[in-house]
Amino acid sequence: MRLSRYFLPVLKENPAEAQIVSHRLMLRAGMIKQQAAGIYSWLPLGYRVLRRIEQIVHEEQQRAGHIPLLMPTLQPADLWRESGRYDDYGQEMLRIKDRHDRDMLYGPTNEEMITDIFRSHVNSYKDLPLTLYHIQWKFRDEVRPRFGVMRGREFLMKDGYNFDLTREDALHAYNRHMVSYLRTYERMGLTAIPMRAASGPIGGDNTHEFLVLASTGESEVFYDAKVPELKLGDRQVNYDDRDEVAKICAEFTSAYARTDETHDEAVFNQIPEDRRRVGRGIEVGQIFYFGTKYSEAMGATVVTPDGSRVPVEMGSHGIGVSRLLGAIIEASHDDKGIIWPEGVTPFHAGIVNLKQGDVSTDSACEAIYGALKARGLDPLYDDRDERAGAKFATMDLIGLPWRITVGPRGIANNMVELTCRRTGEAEEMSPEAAVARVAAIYEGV
Ligand code: P5A
Repeated sequence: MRLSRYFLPVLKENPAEAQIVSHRLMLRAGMIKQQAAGIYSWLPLGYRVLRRIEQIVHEEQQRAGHIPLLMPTLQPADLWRESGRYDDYGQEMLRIKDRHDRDMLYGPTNEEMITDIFRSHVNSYKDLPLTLYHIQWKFRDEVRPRFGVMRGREFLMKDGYNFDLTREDALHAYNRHMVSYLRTYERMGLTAIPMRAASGPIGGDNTHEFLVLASTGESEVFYDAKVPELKLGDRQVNYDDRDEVAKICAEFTSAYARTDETHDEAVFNQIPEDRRRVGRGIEVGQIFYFGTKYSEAMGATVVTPDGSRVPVEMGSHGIGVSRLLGAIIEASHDDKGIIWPEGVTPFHAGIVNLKQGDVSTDSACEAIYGALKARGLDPLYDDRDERAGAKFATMDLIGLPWRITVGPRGIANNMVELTCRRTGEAEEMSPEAAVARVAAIYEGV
């Protein structure tokens, strides 16, 4: 993409309404625009990151054997009357009437609808196990929408639902989600800690939240210092192997890590004092096992091997896709702007032309731009007629991890500069070497 033809409405001034750094930077970098309290347009740069996050979520869900589908945002109230949640959900639910005066709602979650799909089409244990998921907009009429996309009213969620014959099978699905989430967040450059949590309106007695440590997080968290050091890394996981999956879950959950809802001071105090940590966290996902809560209420049953009929065992699992943009920025920025992890960056590298209109500089930039594209990468070429300082400031603000700077003096010696956004380190090399280096960096990402 050429910046002169892109739509990147960056703001010079700090927006007064933004209380936390991720919200401020998303507005300043021209990623989002507020349209109403807690409701945002995704401008091109923000939309690119959103799509990359979605892509990682899809890949990791499908690696775990989960099947994508798409349910609507609007739902009939009658489904929710069956589960009893239409009255329970209260003011957070946006209720709508259609022209025939039928009660509808904008879905805050999809347990009822997926249970309806299941009961219409699945009849036998032979069709299990089954996990269906989608990435779809949700609406929750939050009392205090704030912090930009972190606590929106309309927000994008990946929500998945498992259907199993037995409790053990359903607990395997729960564990499988936990491990696939760990990998999902790691690919986004995040450390998200699974913490025992409370289940709220979704229900069930077994639930974990995934929290990214950040001083601006909304939840208070208590944990053993060794927990954030755990990494899945490039371990290959066989998601069908129950013992292997359960072992990884045990590894990540046996040390103390809880939110204030489940915190137990006495147990916490058993951790050696120098390892006790109290902090704040951003909830980027939550998994639930709730057994037959919905299947019993809605008559979703399957025939068992001995011919009897039982309600299907279920759980649901959510990732806050749009919230993740805020969480990543909270975890990765400096005073100049965003620092995107390679896994989610909107463009792989920026090209800064220090002297637009200079024949040799322009043609070197064009060659680098073409070579990066030929390698399957997406560069952002700042080809505007602007001062170098302004170009650097924009690149730093929008946070591309790598920048190739091209000027007439360097190019006379066939040299450009490759700069790492995170460390600020810069290295001179030929344009070909810079392209090869950037391509190599993204090979394993
Ligand atoms: C699990 C999937 C559920 O709704 N039903 C389907 C279950 N869980 S949850 O914890 O309530 O939500 C899942 C994740 O969605 C994000 N989230 C939000 N993101 C932005 N703005 C909001 N107002 C908001 N509310 C929830 C969180 O990341 C949460 O973990």
